[in-house]
Amino acid sequence: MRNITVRLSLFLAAMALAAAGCDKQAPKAGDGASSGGMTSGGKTPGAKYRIVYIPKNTGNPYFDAVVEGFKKGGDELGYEFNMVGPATAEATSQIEVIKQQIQQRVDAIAISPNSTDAVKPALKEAMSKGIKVVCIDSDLEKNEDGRDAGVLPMDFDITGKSQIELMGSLIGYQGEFAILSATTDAPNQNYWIAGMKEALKDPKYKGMKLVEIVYGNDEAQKSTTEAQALLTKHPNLKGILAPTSVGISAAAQVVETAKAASRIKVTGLGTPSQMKGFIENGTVEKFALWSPVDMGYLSGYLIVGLLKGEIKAEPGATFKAGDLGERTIGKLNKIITGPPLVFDKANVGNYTF
Ligand code: RAM
Repeated sequence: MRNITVRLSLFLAAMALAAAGCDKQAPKAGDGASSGGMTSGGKTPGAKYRIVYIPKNTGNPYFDAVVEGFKKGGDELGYEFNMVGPATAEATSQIEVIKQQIQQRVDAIAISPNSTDAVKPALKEAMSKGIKVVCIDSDLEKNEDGRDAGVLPMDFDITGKSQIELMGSLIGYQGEFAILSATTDAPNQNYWIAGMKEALKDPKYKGMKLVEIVYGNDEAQKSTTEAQALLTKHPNLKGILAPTSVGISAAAQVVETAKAASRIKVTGLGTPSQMKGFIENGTVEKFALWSPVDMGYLSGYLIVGLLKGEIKAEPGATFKAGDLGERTIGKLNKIITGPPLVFDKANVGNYTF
């Protein structure tokens, strides 16, 4: 009899625990599953939400910095966070990963998409199952109905122009330069390259000639091979503009090895931690980026707000992104993290990413 009572109370306790586990809106205060984050009104906001982040590919320190931001948000909001990504960044490589995450019944998928449309059917399937989908870093351009919102690092309409200005200022606005991009489908790089071509129509840049666009697929080896080929094919090359952190560090290494830094200027978008050495030894003078950490952190706040129904995914809605302050959801549900930054010898050592 005593055994039955003990078993019954164990069963009831297990049921109570299971029921508590289902209650994502109002987790118990001090719940062991939260990561010890901030509490408000005795509840840990967002505790137990399961957020997965799918980067373009694994092994890229830029996306590790996004993860760092997500984890910081998780410490404050108490969500469970996981990163799962494909090994390579081609257009379709994320589809299987998305499907697995739908099966895992995550609450939200954050993704840096490798294509504007290839991943859309899988993301729409996720949305139809109640999973929140937020694109970050790159977006489903012209296919925005395949996600709830898009978190961008900066206003993409000025990225291309500012990259051309950066390149121009380094080569005295004169001479041949080439672009070393990521993949041929990359939504963000393609958007920026379109902006670069547009900017080049400005008479200010009439002395600059874009001789070739090559693609290193955000793989160090392929980016290196492509950069080397540029040096061989274009003896008058004055600059390499790489709007990808993988491409710019590969190009810098190639130029350093070729002892060509005085005649070929490398710039673009890179992480300070990967570029510091090249800045300090004079191979690269300046380059740009933003904080990928902030982008992940802001995304965490947005996603939890969407899951709790406290943020409506619609233009004009505002929300507080932790210590980054207030953000407004813009046209097509795009949110800008900002600010864009330029790095040189004076400040490259000041950043952790
Ligand atoms: C690479 C990726 C990423 C891009 C950065 C600048 O890491 O292509 O999408 O935003 O570069």
